[in-house]
Amino acid sequence: MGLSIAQKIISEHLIEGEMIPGSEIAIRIDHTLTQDATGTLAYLQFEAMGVPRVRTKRSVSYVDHNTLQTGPENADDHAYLQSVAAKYGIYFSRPGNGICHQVHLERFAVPGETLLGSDSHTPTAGGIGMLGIGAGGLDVAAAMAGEPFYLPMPRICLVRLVGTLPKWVSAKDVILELLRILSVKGGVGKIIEYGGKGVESLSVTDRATIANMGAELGATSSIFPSDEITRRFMSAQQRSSEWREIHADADAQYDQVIEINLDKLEPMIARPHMPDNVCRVVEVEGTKVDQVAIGSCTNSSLRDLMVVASILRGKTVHPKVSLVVSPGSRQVLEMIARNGALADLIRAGARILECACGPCIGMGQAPRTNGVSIRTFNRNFEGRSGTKSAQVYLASPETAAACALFGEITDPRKLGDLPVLQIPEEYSVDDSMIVAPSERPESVEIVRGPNIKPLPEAEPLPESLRGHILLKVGDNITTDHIMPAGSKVLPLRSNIPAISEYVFSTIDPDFSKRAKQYGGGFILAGENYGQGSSREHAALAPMYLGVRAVIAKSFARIHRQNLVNFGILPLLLVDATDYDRLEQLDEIEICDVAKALREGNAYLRVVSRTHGQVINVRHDLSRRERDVVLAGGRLNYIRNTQR
Ligand code: MIC
Ligand code: SF4
Repeated sequence: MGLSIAQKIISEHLIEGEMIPGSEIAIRIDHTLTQDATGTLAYLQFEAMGVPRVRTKRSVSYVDHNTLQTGPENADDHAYLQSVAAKYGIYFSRPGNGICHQVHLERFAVPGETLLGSDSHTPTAGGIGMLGIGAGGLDVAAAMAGEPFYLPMPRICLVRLVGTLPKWVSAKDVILELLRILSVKGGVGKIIEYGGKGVESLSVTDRATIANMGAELGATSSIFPSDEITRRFMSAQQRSSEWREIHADADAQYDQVIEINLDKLEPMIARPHMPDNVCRVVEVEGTKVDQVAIGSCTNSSLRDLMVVASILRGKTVHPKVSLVVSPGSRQVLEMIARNGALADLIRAGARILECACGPCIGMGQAPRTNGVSIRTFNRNFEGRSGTKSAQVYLASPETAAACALFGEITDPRKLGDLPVLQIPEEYSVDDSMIVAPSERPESVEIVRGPNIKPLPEAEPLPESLRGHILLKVGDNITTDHIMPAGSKVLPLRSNIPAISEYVFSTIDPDFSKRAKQYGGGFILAGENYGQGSSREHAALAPMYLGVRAVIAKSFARIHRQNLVNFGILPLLLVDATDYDRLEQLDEIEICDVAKALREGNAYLRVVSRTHGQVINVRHDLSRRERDVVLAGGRLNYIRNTQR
């Protein structure tokens, strides 16, 4: 039987297990990436593993999230990251050099290889035919230490693209359409693989836009073929020697096939407050707009910024709209500066921000109260922009530029003739802001600022768990709900005791106080608990507050793994309707839980001490994961197995 692209890459990297969907496999990791908001923890964990030098082919540490620097904390973290990188053999991409996924695509990604990143949008590298997977920092640290990455073998979903995109419709509209079809949980447990003739009309950065937002489907990864277009992109980046052709076999089998006819696609938009709340732009036309934000790892390539600049050339943004632009990388910024597109943006009234995540993660540019913000980003979760009442929409650069001009949601097809773009044959290549690791690592001193606190230690799992349901939440709770980001909280990423004060603060400001008062307890949740960001703080900070299990209808992949990594038991309701039989503050007991994990029993009984009822739950942990939870987390587990 023929293989798909993802199956080929997995089989070339398979260390343990069989490629049977759902069963645990272990794969070798070639590249890792970290960013500064997750990187400090990842490297603290890496240091705790006692490995002298990274064992990957290439590891890169990016600084792109915490660049607002409203106090010393971020800069302290950056200094720590730079010193760790120098000592342990990691490339360090300096602040201002760009967003990790964009820079990795430009300068490092290699078709056919594997990339594990402590950021959920790591699958962006799928645009070049690399298998990129997002994970918690601890998994990335383990990969740097030479450990394989464990995951359930994903099912493969082929998205066959036919036709070509009409005028004013672009890559973002393709992925928004897929989100409309599949929803934010439609990709869980799957790799989304793209094929069909339509792929040939998409550039590498278009493909990266689509692969990037596969994270919003909950997919494990997304991947495109590596073809002549890929070769040309890599050659323009002076990296043609790293190119390799990869296609799916003609007789490859897929678990699911979806066809999207590009000819029929229209400009699409995701309405507040979920990336799958998608409709056609025409359906919301006329809505007044206060802010337009162009950038993020989804849509900040040279092509995207040039499209926006050419739409705005010779015009002025609407007087009621604040237009902010954050280029994806220094390469993009330098090139638009040289070709005049930056001048067009400035003349049109754009506020130019640095090459970083910026407003995407609430680091500045929070919209006004009840403000409508149209963003080319990938997430519009409530409050993520920094303004709880803001109405954030997600759209293509073309649609965003049209909105900026007209001051209301506008279908870009109203703009008339499509601008003709001159994308150069050669990109401007300058890696001077990427610092190579030290050749004398023994002489490098690690710099630790006062905000970098030691990692909290987890205890092995007790025989039984007893406590209160500290919080009951509904479906699709994001890690932004569990552990908010933004300019106030992000500087605390290296300080778990301090950041734990903010756990669930946007849902229930008293959560952390209550957790402490009850000495820990449980969370009860609906479907797809923990979707979104890979931040392991969403597991580590609850662990610090004494949360020992989460009972849910289903979990998102990365967060489930992070829970296991920090010794929190992810439990599934056997009968989803039992969700209604448990309430916040009920006192429950999960009996003989450690024995059940040791003996491999998947089913457990939750006894409600408040109502006397018994509810059946189960876990879907592999043998290894059971041992990790029993040990009180992966760090303890690694230490135990090293002894
Ligand atoms: C995000 O887009 O939510 C982030 C910020 O990039 C996160 C990582 C983090 O929380 O630091 C992600 O996507 O994993
Ligand atoms: Fe940065 Fe936003 Fe991309 Fe996350 S989604 S990596 S915050 S640009």
